[in-house]
Amino acid sequence: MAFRRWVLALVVLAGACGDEPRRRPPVGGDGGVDAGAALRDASFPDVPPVDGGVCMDAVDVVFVLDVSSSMNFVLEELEDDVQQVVDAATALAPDPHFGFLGFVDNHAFAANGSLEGGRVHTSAATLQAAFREFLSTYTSPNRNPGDGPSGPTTQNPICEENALDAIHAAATEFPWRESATRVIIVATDDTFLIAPDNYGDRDGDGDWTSTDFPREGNYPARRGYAETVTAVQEARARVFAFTRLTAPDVFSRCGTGRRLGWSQITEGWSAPYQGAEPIPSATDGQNFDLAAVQAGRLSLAATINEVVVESYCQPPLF
Ligand SMILES: [Ca+2]
Ligand SMILES: [Ca+2]
Ligand SMILES: [Ca+2]
Repeated sequence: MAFRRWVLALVVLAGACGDEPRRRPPVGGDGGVDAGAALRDASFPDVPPVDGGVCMDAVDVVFVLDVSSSMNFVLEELEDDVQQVVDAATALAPDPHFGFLGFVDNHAFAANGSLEGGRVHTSAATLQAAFREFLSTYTSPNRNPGDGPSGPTTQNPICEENALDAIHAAATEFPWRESATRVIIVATDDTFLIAPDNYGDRDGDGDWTSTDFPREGNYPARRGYAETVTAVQEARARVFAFTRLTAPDVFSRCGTGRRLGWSQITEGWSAPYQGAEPIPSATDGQNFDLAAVQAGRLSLAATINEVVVESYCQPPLF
């Protein structure tokens, strides 16, 4: 991504500077190359300094987190460390906005934020409260967030989780600000299904009414793959994901059946989904190793801070 940004900066400088007054030079990680200075000093003396149009983007970050029972460590780590994420975003631009959607086989926005009917969080405190609330209300009793706090428990009859509908909702239902750098952070340890499959139909026989364990329920996949990628692109957002790069060993696996093979859990994240480019790379984002997070080798907060800084004022390339 860094190389493409460097090239982009050159193209912008050499071409239509007047059309892009708000773009700024690459941020960090680019070896300190000051393409703007080189061009200004040498062959393009009339090119206005790129710093003359200072990027004034706000920062909007939405967490789209799998809150099924294997994912408590992500919610707990973010509860501990999200203040660092808020502080780093605030250092980039004042008044960052955050959102949080939790998903299992359906999803819901945390609605305890301070703006926009609760969907927008402006402090770590309300995010921490939301992570804690989702842990106790949805993760522990295996309840689907879209069913609300009094929905049925002991749901989730197959391992795949509905990230796709949640990402689509983040892209289309979060109140993104017009001039904001937009980042979606996903964490999940499995892949997803696409419409018209049903997450509540454990054996894929078209019926979702069996009540013996693992209990069935009606949890249709509502979105397709291409339309979800398109929704993120149209929102001008990037997806950065934390997912498993390999299947877990047999002792660490989801305890129910599954629709797709264990080798397919990378699909859509670090591997193509039915031949289509994975969501993070299709949205100019990146995928990271969730197992490294779980093992304590990769910090969620530090990684999120890096990708937000790297994204800031850099229009996504897609
Ligand atoms: Ca799960
Ligand atoms: Ca599931
Ligand atoms: Ca069935």
